[in-house]
Amino acid sequence: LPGEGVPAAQKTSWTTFVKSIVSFSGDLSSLTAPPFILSPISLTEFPAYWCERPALFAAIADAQDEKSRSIAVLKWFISTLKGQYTSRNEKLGSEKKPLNPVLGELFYGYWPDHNGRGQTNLVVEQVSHHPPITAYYISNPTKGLALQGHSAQKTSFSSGSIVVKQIGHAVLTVDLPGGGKEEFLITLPRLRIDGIWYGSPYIELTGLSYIQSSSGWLSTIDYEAKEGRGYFGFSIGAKSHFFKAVLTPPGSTNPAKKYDGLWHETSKDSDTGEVFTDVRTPKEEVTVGPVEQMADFESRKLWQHVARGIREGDYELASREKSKIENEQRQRRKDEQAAGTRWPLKHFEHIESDPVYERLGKLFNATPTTEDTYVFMRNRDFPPATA
Ligand code: HCR
Repeated sequence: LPGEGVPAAQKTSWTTFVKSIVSFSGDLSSLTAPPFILSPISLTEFPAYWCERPALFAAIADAQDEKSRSIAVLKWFISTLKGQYTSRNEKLGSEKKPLNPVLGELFYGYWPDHNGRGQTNLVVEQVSHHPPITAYYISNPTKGLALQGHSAQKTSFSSGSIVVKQIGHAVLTVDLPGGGKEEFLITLPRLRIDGIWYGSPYIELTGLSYIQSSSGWLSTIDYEAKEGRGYFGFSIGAKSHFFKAVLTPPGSTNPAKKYDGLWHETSKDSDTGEVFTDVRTPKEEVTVGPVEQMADFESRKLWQHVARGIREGDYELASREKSKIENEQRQRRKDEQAAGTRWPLKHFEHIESDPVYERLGKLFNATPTTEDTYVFMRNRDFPPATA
């Protein structure tokens, strides 16, 4: 039933919120939402979803040739989707509105070495507040792997759903054993947030996304493909979280490999039936140091009282603490304006046009044809010391 997932006392504010989204396009994070839909987690924590299966990430470096590396990258990518897009439903009951990071907010973490896979490190920085943009750098120095990306969203409303266009892309760099490197340009799918009327939002992926290797191999992932064709060619309904992917060799549109299945459960090689991805096994959450040892701008320290308020249902505490952070931010911006200075980013620098996007985007007609990016400039020390 409409409004079924909304607590009785918040039904009016949910209706007001939904009405405001219907007539809204732009940055959803700035809209005030009723408490039941608030998440105590900041968007700066989201890039950790890229590496919750560190062994699959490390396996990319062990692949022996260009084709196998593209397969390994596709396998790792598909295996991240469940964490990226369904974990709030699993952990918090439905998709929720994450905390809107402040400019310069930081999130650090790592996945320890295990069975020779090497340690994987995560650095996240909120590089813009208006519009919200999050930059991330995930590296496994032992394996010679680095993923650099940034993430922003444009939202609109269409037939009862919020449509989220993901702005930004990621570039995975693999150091090759004989010297040199291979790069993979990863584009991101569109999201549809369904279940809004019911007060229990969840994500469905739509459209296509691509992984273009500098070797020429291209993975095209189709999130709207129907599972099959029935009698008279009528399509058999689209299953939730279903995808089809094809891998094509350099300069060809003939698939060398085809995969299909459910990205939140299992998928298979479409020709042999062999298992391709299986994410029903537990994932590994990122290791984060104790809050007491964090700097003031580290996400879990910055939001600790707001998060406690949300978790414990003390929304007055949450909103009081949130206002403190927002007022402090407003004052900082005013002071910077008066002094003619800008907030110095700690780890990233903005560039107008990403050379990797320009080069690899041409190989599969990426739209838009140019994209800016944030380049990772300065690292930090990770405990235990990185290899
Ligand atoms: C759209 C979204 C904020 C952005 C979140 C992103 C796109 C961030 C990058 C991650 O890699 C993947 C990811 C997953 C999330 O599904 C997506 C969020 C879903 C909701 C949230 C809106 C700003 C909040 C909308 C409020 C709703 C729930 C009523």
